[in-house]
Amino acid sequence: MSRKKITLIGGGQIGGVLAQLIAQRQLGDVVMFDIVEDLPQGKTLDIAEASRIGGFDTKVEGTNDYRDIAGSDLVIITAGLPRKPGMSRDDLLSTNSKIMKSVAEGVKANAPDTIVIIISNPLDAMVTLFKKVTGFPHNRVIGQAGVLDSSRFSSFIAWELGVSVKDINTMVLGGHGDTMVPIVRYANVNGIPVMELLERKYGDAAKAKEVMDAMVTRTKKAGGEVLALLKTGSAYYSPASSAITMAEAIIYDEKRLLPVCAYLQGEFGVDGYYVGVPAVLGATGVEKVVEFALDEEEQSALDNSINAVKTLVADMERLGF
Ligand code: A3D
Repeated sequence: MSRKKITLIGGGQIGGVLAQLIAQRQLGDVVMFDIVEDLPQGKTLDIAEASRIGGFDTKVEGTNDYRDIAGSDLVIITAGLPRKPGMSRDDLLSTNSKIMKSVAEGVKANAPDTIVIIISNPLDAMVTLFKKVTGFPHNRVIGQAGVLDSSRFSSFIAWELGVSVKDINTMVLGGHGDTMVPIVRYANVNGIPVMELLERKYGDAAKAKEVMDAMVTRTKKAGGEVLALLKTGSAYYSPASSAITMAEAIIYDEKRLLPVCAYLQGEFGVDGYYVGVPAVLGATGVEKVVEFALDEEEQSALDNSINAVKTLVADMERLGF
């Protein structure tokens, strides 16, 4: 089996961690593209020089020339500005739309058959724009947000209950913004509902709800919490790890059911928008969007989040994208 070629567009904080993780896991040969001269070459040389220690033979190379991405099996896009403290993800819309348009043109011209995972914010709009500019089929254009948001939610639950995070299953749906929807009802520890465990811990349903509400709020604001501490940029280790989970699902055809930003054609009552939903990821990208019954409160929270995505996309279109 020949090695996969994985291109990273954007060699900043997330791009750097992605390159290192891909090399260490030998997921494929890495090409890192950035517009800043020498930056991707320097970062990848640094990572490649650890190959003896890491024990990897995969190539890790940097470039400022789109022609070097030809033949990519997977492209992961992080090009774009991150937030600064006090900014919402949507504040990045104008600048990052310009960047994403040029990236989409570069990928379309040089790697027309690739599958694409987008991480740049505001996520739901950037995925929509990339799809619009390239005309790639929906299954090959996917956004990363839900894997990270769910991992954050799972971490908070594990810390609260004092159990391994490996046994926690959660799903966060909707847009990647303040309106995201952590699905509390199905959050479980190896099948046992988290709410039941919280009620047993506190012996009081109201207190259990209060604790869960706090974890839901922290999940929604988790990106901002890290941003406020870092001050100069936003989270990058956990977003990179989340994209690696998606990349592995695609490269190894794992058919994993993960919350990802996927194109909806009637599912969950939405037509023609990219929104965070459960989907099966395999060799062809999004192989299936998986619907499940939401109760009234969940559906109304998801509707609210979908409306936020629609407003964001309309704002982007008003800017001429
Ligand atoms: P940063 O370290 O600034 O890296 C961005 C890189 O993009 C820089 O190296 C730039 O030089 C490069 N770049 C700028 N314009 C172009 C262009 N036209 N073509 C190619 N490269 C370009 O940011 P980061 O890595 O911390 O974050 C990258 C993006 O991910 C930002 O938009 C963040 O907001 C976003 N982000 C998303 C999540 C999600 O979960 C969705 C989480 C965290 C950050």
